[in-house]
Amino acid sequence: IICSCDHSMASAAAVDTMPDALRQSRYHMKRCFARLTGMGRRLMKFQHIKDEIEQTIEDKIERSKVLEGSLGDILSSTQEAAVVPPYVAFAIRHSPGIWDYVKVHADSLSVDIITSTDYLKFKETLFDEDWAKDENALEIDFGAFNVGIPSLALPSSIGDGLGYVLKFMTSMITRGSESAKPLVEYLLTLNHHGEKLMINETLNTVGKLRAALLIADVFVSALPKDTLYQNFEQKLKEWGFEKGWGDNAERVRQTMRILSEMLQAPDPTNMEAFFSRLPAIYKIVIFSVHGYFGQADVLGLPDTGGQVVYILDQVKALEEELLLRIKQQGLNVKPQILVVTRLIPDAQGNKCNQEMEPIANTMHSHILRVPFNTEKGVLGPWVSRFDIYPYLERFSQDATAKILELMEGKPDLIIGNYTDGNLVASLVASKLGVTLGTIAHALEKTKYEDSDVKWRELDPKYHFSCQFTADMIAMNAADFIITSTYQEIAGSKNRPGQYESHVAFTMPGLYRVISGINVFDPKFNIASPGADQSIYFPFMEKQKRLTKFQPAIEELLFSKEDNDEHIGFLADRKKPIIFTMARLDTVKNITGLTEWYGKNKRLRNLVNLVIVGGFFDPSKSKDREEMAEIKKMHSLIERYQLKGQIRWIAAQTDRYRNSELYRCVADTKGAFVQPALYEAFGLTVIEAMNCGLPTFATNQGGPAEIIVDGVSGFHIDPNNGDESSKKIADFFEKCKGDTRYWHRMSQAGLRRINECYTWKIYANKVLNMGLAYGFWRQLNQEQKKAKQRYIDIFYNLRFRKLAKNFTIPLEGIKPAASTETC
Ligand code: UDP
Ligand code: LCN
Repeated sequence: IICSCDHSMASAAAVDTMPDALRQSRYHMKRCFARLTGMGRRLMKFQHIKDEIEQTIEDKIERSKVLEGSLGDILSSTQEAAVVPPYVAFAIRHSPGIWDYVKVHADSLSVDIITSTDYLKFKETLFDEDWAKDENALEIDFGAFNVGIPSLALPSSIGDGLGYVLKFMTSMITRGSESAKPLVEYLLTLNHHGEKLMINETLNTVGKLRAALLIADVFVSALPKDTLYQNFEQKLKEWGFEKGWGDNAERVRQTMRILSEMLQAPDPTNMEAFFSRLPAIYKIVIFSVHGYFGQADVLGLPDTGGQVVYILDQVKALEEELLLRIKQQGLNVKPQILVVTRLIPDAQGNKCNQEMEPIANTMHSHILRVPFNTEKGVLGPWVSRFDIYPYLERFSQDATAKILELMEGKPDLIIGNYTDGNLVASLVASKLGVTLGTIAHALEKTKYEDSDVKWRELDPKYHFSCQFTADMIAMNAADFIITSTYQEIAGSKNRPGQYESHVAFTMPGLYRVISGINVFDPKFNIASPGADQSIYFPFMEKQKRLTKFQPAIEELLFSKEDNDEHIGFLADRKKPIIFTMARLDTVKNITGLTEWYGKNKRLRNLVNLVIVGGFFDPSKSKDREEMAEIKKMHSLIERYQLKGQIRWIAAQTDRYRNSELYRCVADTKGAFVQPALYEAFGLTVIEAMNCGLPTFATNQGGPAEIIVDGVSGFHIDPNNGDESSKKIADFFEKCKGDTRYWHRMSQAGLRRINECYTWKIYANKVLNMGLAYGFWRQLNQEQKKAKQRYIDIFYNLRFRKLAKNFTIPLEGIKPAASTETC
């Protein structure tokens, strides 16, 4: 069952055909390669290579002959090529997670399969030749520690880590009569504040446990199903059983039967059922460090968007699921969830300067804010997520002390979110020896082209040297990784995944990563978020509509005068509205949508455009990208004379009012448009769909999976504005002719949400992960320990130094006493 698959074998077959294919088109290929190398050293992306080939082989028929067959397949799978005359080295991605590297000699057309290391060296030559030649350049190889850890084989299995871990564990406990011993030992460790759960030392061998389960099964089966656990607790205790099996006779019998069957003939279904019933997780810590993490007046502020919504909704869903499970386990335990974030003394009128805040709609969950302490005092202002690294080590120490105090001991599960939260979570989890799950719906590496090889150029602005180092530390330290979609891990047919981009990459002068992460690692899981359905409900549920917001929304959309909250106006209010809402980051491409709209007369005639995002005075922004986008918005409105057809509304912070805004847009028979250049998941997409608003969303990233194109919404290509705006215009034209079409799309969107994107599904999956991986890490203790030592070295010798290179702004430092507590 242990599969340490050699994926290169499968892919090499395709590359093997390359010499023949080149030979067959020798004349044209020699010309193409001469052209590629003739322009000197460079890094080329697929589109550039294609353009060059098209320009070299002018004759269409000849060109298609050359590009048909295996050569065409290989070229179309090429992600990039490093041209170092007389060689061109290709990075070929056959399917998600499966790569080959080859170098072709431009004169002889000889083909050599090369290692990823050699390919990276080729690439480095383009940016830092001395480094590429340095025999002692630092190479990072996390893969060296994966020996003996099972890995998946098929790209289609990626993301179903839990399913496979359950299978691997099943096979491990089937290997002989005592192979289930680790499970017994694990059960013996379960306790709540020192009080034993499930079994005690009486049942310290597999044999004793099996025998006791048989006796107990006969006894419990004879009881009326609804007999309360307390009524037969004493009898079970005599045989070595403790609390946690169930709240009544029926539940106890089921749990015991599942375990008996597992010990007799293990199978993954029983394994999952058993782990999902284990009383092992009650105290959860979630780290979400940067931004303004608050429950009101923070959304839309720089760096503060979906992640805050995601974490708060996640907490609510996890607490609900924990309470349900605790009840079913027959325990009287209070769960506790702490979201640990940064305390910002200079909070902009929100509560981010308060130490503790109960989380709304929960009973046992709180936000704990810990300030960024420095040697000179506490940091007062907000800092960008890109500049946060110098503060994290001290933050994790301060946070640990506070958590241990508040939880009166260690948490059972630690979850990190985003680079900073994950790094802190990995430091704390390693220190406390707690199971670690990480989340990074938006790894920055893929957002900026060539951000790795160009790190030196980008570092002053983005500090990617710190960020990518922190990301690799966290993803390797994690026991399991929660992702929102498949594409986040392993991308799509043509685009590598966010995690996949960390498999092999190089930052010349810093280090070369020859194995950063393995996307076939069974730690990867997909658990997609939902939207809070008590807030985002369909527009046609009239009795639930939040009518109190409607006058304000009417003003927000349709009043004629500009003010601090909105500019522009809608001259013809009978037209449907196309609506978008996002932070004004470049990647969100709100300016792109404005331009598409500006250019497309047909669309402008059919609909109005309403945008929520940022604010109007660039000098008021503290965020570099936001400032540039604000200026661009103004110039586009001017250039395309959009006044009368566009309403630009400043960032909105009230989720309830926003939900009603989506519904009011649905009332106009409009649509939501999410035009991002890349979107990791895209909460606005599911919020809009939950409200019954037909949705057009980017085909780059998560929304491509959320929406089935043409069925539950539409995909649009952010890199092809004309095509996208035509698709939107076609939709509204069709709706004009057939109003039922709009309703059909609205309903189909809602169906898709309810089948796949709810918080209930999410919470169930994540708790099961915490439980199963908690045991899995015990089974792989040795490898885990070795890897952790390597991580520690990497952290100490690289990350710390990089983070120390930052200057801590002194003007922001305040004496510790100035923070507020409540
Ligand atoms: N949002 C908001 N006001 C704004 C912009 C965004 O309330 O002005 C909310 C939006 O409703 C969604 C979240 O912020 O809940 C954005 O999440 P998404 O996943 O779309 O993008 P992110 O900001 O995380 O990149
Ligand atoms: C971060 C992002 O970039 C979004 O795509 C996600 O929807 C959000 O986090 C919540 O997961």
